[in-house]
Amino acid sequence: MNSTFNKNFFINNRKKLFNDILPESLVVMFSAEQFPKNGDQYFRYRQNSDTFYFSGLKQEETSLLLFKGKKSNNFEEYAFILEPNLKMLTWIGHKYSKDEVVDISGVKNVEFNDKFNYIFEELLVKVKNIYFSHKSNIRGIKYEHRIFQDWLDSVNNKTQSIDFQDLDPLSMKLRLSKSQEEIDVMQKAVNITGETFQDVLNFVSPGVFEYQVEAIITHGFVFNGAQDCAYLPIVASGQNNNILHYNTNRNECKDGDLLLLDFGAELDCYAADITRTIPISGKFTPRQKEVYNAVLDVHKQIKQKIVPGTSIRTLNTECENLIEEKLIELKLITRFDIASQKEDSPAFKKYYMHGVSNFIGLDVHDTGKKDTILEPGMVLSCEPAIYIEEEGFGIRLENDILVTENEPFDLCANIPIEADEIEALMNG
Ligand SMILES: [Mn+2]
Repeated sequence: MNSTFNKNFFINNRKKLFNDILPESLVVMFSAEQFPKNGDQYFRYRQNSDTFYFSGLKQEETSLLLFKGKKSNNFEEYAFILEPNLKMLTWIGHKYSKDEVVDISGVKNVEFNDKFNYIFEELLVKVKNIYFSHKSNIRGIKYEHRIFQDWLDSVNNKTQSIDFQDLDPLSMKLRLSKSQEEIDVMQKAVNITGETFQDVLNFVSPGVFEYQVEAIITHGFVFNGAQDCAYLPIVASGQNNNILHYNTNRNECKDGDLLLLDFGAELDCYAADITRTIPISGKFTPRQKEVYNAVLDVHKQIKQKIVPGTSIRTLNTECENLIEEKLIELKLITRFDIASQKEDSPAFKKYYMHGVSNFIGLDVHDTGKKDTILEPGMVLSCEPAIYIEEEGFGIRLENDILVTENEPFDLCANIPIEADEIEALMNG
């Protein structure tokens, strides 16, 4: 359960949060729900990203209360955890002791969960604001959180004179800018993913199945110490290249087709997010290579533009312009198509229909918005693509890029991406 982070990292994150909240406030954070799989089984547990960021605690049914008084140096911090019992020890194993929670998080007041309501109500009378997640940070899927909902229902009656504040914009601001410790962990997650890619290159040949490649990926990640995949790996051969979030991974890899792999290890809750597209036979056809090099050229150009002051929205437009030119060169669209296109359905969209970048961090699609102005310390994907359904293949190439004051730093710089390099490694 231990992480490579020192407790000072989490103490510092809470300090920054305390600076950003109003006086006379209480911050309430819950851990992620355990998602039932079937019967008495759960899916593998993964902590809520904010709760991890502010405490380092990875255990289920953990909550935090952070109190800020009238004076800016008046803080109280509480962590609430499961009370271990003999049955739990026999069936599930070790759970945090109070001392361990202090060691991991630096939170000094640690109580078992039965004390939560008592301490919460004691602090409630001293505050004017409660901060909690309004789920505005969550991209996509929002889910019912039982403990959170029960809490919210119960506080609605007690808090007539208290303002509800959204914690999400504050955690987004902090989480967007990565510290050196976070960058180190992300680099390790990328390195594990890169090593695993070498295993994939050695394994892939006509006749293997997508799920076998998935097995190589999972093996590489877990074997090298990652806790999980950051997201379900996309192992998409042939026409499946063109399904953006394909992860059924059941088909046979056929001679002459391409295999698109979008995969990333999760290390200490931090994600890598990498895409490579490789020839199943070990050799690209001339047409595949032509399209591959077009995407790679755009990839290299956009990467250089991931610098302070720009935004994902600007990068998207720049990428669309580059892709448009490539599509003309590849004879997929004409200048006439562009001249006669409707504003809401540009011609390039048939072959390239997603953005070029998203923030990466604790969430694989991390907090941050299209108009967020880039600053040093932010990590983003660079993932241009061209999908050609009528030719039965698509190509996406994705690296993870750190914004710095100078040149963008490519965390994936050591992972093979040149077409010739990929072919040489597959035939080595
Ligand atoms: Mn990806």
